[in-house]
Amino acid sequence: MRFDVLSIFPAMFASPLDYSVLKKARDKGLIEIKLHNIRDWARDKHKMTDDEPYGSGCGMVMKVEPVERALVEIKNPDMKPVVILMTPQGESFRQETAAQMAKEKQIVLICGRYEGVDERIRQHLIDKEISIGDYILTGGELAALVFIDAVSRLVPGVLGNARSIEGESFAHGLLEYPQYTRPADYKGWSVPEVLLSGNHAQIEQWRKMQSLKRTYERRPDLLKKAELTDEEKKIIKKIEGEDI
Ligand code: JCE
Repeated sequence: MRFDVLSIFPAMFASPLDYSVLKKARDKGLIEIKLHNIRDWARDKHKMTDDEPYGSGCGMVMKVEPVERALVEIKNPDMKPVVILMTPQGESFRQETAAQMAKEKQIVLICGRYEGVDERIRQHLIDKEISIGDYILTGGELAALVFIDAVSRLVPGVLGNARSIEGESFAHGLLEYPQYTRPADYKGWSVPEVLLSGNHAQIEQWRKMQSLKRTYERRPDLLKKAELTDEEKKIIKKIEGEDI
């Protein structure tokens, strides 16, 4: 899978992509990330990538021509590329979107700066607009990094074991249960007895209970959407009884 990133600050991407899982995935050739400077496609003598808004107003707007020329050069029609604009006005980025995107061959991410981009970029050059959350960033670069991270780890082979994906919060719609590691006691802060018992059926039951409790307390919205078994529904009833 290949990511192409269009930004006026491509150097912002270097270190987050150079560690751990993403670094290994790139070294193995499972993912390829190409960073491009939009300025390379600017033709005037000042290499302008932004300009004042028509009709006046504060701030600057990203110009359409350099982005269009970049896309013509970068998009590989054989890979059926998906072009995405990072913007607070886009569709909310969720785990399902990440899973869908992990099936693509080429994704081109456009990162704006300033007050945003010329509307014609939206109208004519992109397939999708994505927002990573309801807050305003200074530009699209950090949003693109979040996108690349979340999508890459779902590309087959990037994470060592498939189980570490399956067990995750958003995969089954519940928050994760608490985890502990050695020592069993630290300054009197102890690990729940059940986890040291070696009784795997009981441990499973405890984890399920913790998972449901946590989701009930912190993310009741997730609980409404989760597909629960009859047993899980019973546990929820019990938690509701204990609550308040
Ligand atoms: C961006 C800006 C709109 C004023 C280009 C912000 C994405 N989830 C997200 N939050 N923020 C962004 C994002 C992405 C690209 C750009 N800005 C700043 N946007 C109104 C300022 C410029």
